[in-house]
Amino acid sequence: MIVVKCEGCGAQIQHEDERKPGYIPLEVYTKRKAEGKQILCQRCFRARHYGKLEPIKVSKDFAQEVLRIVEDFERVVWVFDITDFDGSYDPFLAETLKNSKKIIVVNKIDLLPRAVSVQEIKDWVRKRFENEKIEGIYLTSTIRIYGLRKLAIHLSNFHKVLFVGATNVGKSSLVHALTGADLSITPFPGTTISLIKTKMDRTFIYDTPGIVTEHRIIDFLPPDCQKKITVQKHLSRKTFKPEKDKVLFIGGMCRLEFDFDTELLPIFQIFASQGVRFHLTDHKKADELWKRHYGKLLVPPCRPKEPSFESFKWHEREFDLDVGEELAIAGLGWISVRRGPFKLKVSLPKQIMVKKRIALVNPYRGGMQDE
Ligand SMILES: Nc1nc2c(ncn2[C@@H]2O[C@H](COP(=O)(O)OP(=O)(O)OP(=O)(O)O)[C@@H](O)[C@H]2O)c(=O)[nH]1
Ligand SMILES: [Mg+2]
Repeated sequence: MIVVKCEGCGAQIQHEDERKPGYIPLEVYTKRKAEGKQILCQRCFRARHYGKLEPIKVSKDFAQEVLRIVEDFERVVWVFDITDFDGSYDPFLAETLKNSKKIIVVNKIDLLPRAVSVQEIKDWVRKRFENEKIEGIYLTSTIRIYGLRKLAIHLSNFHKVLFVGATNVGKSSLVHALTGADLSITPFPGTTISLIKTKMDRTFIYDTPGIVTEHRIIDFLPPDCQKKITVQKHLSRKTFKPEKDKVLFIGGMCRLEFDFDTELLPIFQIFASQGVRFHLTDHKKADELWKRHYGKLLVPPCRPKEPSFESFKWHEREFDLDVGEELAIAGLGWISVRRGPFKLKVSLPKQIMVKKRIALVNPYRGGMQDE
């Protein structure tokens, strides 16, 4: 039997169940085929024409699938989103790729402040992979068409290459830029459903479904809110200089409190999507405000019940932070210290990954203006 796949997302075409991947009504399929048109499932068609991605049940966890197929490929390209580097690092995938010949691609670099140099980012990424075997690091932007030619030259040495990474990092955008294949690309995580084979001259490049990490704030939000919270065009940067008795909310899913012994107040900048709302308040008002404005003034979430406050196990974690350090909050953004040291208490849903790291944006060279 010949398996027909959707050319946008790779799902196997079927005509029976609208709620499952690959659905297209039989009459539409027959007509498009007869006219020699591209075969797209209903979900991809609607995503492209109406800008909405319908949530569907995908049963297979693609991280396990990578484990099964990875040995068939000469090289693996592991893709990251620079605006959520730690969130797009999946430990299971890292373990799976431990012995593979791999190339790291850090995408969406157009979203970083202009004052940050490409060399700085590259050095930073190299340090992050200090203990891993890596064949090359490429910084790319599919929007600005940056870094793609060098990557193409490297990949052209191989016959079969696999692109992998967390959802929404830009794998399909990169594969499209390299091969011209008309893949579905949307601002919603979870667009690609199955393996898609494409060709760049003599190299076969395989696009794959993103790994659902389950440790990013966006992993818990419905599609319209995910779109709002992932950085699309512009990374916002806001400066804060809080006093001890203040509480800062980054949306409703992250609450910050501060402690310090110095006379000068700490200063830090927060990098996040423009859709994320901040609110600074007094300690004594914070608890009441949190519950009242969760999902309203405090976004994300975008609605109070999606997901509800009660659906999370809230967890407090403490960090000592100083100049030159950042705290990355997976799927939300990061806090970059400009004046320290100080203690930061972070309250978040238990599953969300928080990581203290060396600064990606040099505090003295990243520009001071809020954007
Ligand atoms: N600013 C910016 N956005 C990008 C870049 N590359 C991709 N995007 C956007 O990121 C979003 C996700 O891109 P996709 O190519 O669908 O990502 P993916 O990794 O294939 O996602 P899944 O199929 O869900 O795993 C889309 O809105 C793209 O337009 C880039 O270099 N810069
Ligand atoms: Mg994709």
